[in-house]
Amino acid sequence: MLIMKAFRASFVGLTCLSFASLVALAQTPATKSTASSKAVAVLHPSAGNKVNGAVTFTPVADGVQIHAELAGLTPGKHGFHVHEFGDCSAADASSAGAHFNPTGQPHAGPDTAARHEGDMGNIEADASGNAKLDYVDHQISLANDAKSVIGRSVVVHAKSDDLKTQPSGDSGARIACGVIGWAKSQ
Ligand SMILES: [Cu+2]
Ligand SMILES: [Zn+2]
Repeated sequence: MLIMKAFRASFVGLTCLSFASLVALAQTPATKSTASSKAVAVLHPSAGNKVNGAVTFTPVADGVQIHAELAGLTPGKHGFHVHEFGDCSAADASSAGAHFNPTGQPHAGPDTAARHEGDMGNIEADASGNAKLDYVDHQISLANDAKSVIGRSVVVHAKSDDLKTQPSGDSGARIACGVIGWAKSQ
């Protein structure tokens, strides 16, 4: 009899506990995937190239902080853009489409007001082929709006972007591509 009571008590206890953890689980997604979350694109080389790296997008007061670290580049400047489609499946990354341009502007550099949203300019590699870039972009968004880069892609090019030739800065072949998705918040 005593054993039965103890068993019943622990069974009730367990049931309450699992209900509580279910509630906790159900609430977790609501606190994620907000505009305060950060995004990431992990870049892979297109056919015949060896560029790898990652680009993170973090919301800050006056825009989106972009931090890029790449390796396997030729020394010098390389065009660096957000392209319209989150599809890096083609061997030459042509599946990523054109520069992300939801407002119908001409191609330009990141500091020009009238530009493609995707115009991040250039990333410059050192003599070892490594590149780092840190700047705050004032036009792109991570919110659920027309300027959001979520679900689009980052593309790195073989040549430098001259920031003026239409429609893509004459930056040549696409040597790396990565889809932009939500990252784990820290
Ligand atoms: Cu591009
Ligand atoms: Zn452009």
